[in-house]
Amino acid sequence: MIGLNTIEELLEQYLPKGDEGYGLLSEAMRYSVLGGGKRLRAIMLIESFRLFSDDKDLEKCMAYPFACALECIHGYSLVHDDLPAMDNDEFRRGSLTTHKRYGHAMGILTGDALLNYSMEMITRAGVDFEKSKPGQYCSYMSRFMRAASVLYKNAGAFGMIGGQVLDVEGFGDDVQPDEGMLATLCELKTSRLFQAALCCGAILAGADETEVSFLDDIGRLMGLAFQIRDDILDVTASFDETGKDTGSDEKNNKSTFVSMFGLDAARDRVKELYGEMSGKLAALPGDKTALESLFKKLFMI
Ligand code: GRG
Repeated sequence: MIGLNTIEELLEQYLPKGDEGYGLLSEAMRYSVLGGGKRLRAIMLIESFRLFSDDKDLEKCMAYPFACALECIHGYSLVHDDLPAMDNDEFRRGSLTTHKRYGHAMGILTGDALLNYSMEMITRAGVDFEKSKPGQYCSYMSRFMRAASVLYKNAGAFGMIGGQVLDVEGFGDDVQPDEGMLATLCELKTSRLFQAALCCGAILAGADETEVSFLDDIGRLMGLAFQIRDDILDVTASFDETGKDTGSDEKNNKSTFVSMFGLDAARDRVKELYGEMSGKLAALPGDKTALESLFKKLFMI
């Protein structure tokens, strides 16, 4: 499996240097992205690429910038989610949240800058690719464009941001969400970036439509299981384990799988989803060991 250190080095290399640009923005961008994190989405994107291609040069030119862009999008979503207007959290990854460290305005601007920077990384990678491989550019350009389209659709108004709107605004006045509504919210808010990770890696490596749609479904199941796991950790884990204040769902009066069905049923559902996603993964080509062990580590709880 691609190592955490390699991802950290890539992010270090791709992000602006701390003293570049205006005010403390670059420093705050680095603080928000480089300050820990499991790098699940970057790892999944690169491991999904490796299911379909062993071309290390392509991996470097195409999968790495997408993996870093995805971590920037994820980073911005956490920075904005922690703002007083949303979850109003003080700690993330064991450190002060970005707005607590740099102020509210900088929290908003840092999130904006990270989202924009993700696009800069990908478009610059496309331009660099053209310079380094002029003859091959056209055939790979369509992979770049398709992957970018999948990434921003999943992250956008009809994906993660849409899910966050449902989370913040609810489903309507006095509507208590049922299991289906909760699942929709999680699929948008949490699954979509995992789906983007698996699909972008596969598209960049040249997987066909059927394989991409299979991975899309695995990402959907994975996000659901991940959100339920997060709900479980919110009531069972400590600050030292999660790096953030726990009990926040209850504090914010949020309906979760745990509040709706209880801890045991939530754990059973994670196991069930883990079984489903492992079964689907087994049907794909290539060496699935890395993704299998990642899912096992996350979901055998
Ligand atoms: C503000 C547009 C906008 C979206 C926010 C992702 C999100 C949407 C909110 C985060 C709320 C939350 C804690 C969801 C649970 C699942 C989740 C995304 C947890 C954090 O992801 P990890 O555990 O984080 O992969 P690390 O720190 O390891 O990168």
